[in-house]
Amino acid sequence: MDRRTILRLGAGSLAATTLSGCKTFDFLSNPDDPARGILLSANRLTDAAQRLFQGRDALAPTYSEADIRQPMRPNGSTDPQAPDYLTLKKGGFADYRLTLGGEVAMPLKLSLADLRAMPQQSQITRHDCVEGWSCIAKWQGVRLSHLLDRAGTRPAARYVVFRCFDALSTGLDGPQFYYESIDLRTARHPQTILALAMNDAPLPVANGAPLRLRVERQLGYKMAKYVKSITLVSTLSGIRGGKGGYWEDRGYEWYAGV
Ligand SMILES: Nc1nc2c(c(=O)[nH]1)N[C@H]1C(S)=C(S)[C@@H](COP(=O)(O)O)O[C@H]1N2
Ligand SMILES: [Mo]
Repeated sequence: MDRRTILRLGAGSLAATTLSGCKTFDFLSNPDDPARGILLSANRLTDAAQRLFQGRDALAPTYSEADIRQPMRPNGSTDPQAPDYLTLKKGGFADYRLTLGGEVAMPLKLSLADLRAMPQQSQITRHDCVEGWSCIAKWQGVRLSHLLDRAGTRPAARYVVFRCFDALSTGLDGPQFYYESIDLRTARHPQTILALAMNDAPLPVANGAPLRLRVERQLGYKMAKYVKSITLVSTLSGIRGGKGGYWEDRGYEWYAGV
């Protein structure tokens, strides 16, 4: 049984519920519900199965325009309040610069205009949140592999770390900013893009303006919104909690295959 089968079984048990917009599975938000436990343990099995049988390079399913039946439900941070973000937002992100550095031959500093001038790719894909809902939307942007080719990764580079403008909580050492990481192989996957647009419009603030990551074969939390910088590193230890992401530091799986 894979995750999707389990999700369908879950949906079936909600027979009388009308599912409008993004499919929501309310039983999953209850930590005591057994279905949630099944889903979470199945998640681990699916990761192993996906790696073994499908390979890391398989493509995520894509959909047609007609399949976009709902607005993209915003989740997590939807309106970052960090002063640097608010300043950029006020100026329509004209002063936004994406930096890409670390284990690269040539660090990059790119404006939105620079990114828009690069080859664009668009894909209609399904976003699966660990909370149990999914949405289909169209994403357009630049392949991450294109940026990596430009910068030239050094042999030591193993992971790509995305640091974000938004903090989801405050710790003893200050705001806990969202961050995420993927390995180089996932970073070079043909569907891994930095999205500038959603459903044929500039990325809304709620969905990660001005730039967000799309990692189409993994769960929603991998897809960092409000990307501020990208860093190539040889190890994740020493970065925040050392587990490779805001939610990973709080117990989520680092490899979140769907
Ligand atoms: N910077 C940042 N990225 C984030 C989050 C967040 O809170 N902050 N939430 C994650 C989660 S759990 C999901 S499901 C998706 C939600 O993307 P959406 O708001 O476009 O639906 O963003 C992911 N990326
Ligand atoms: Mo999520």
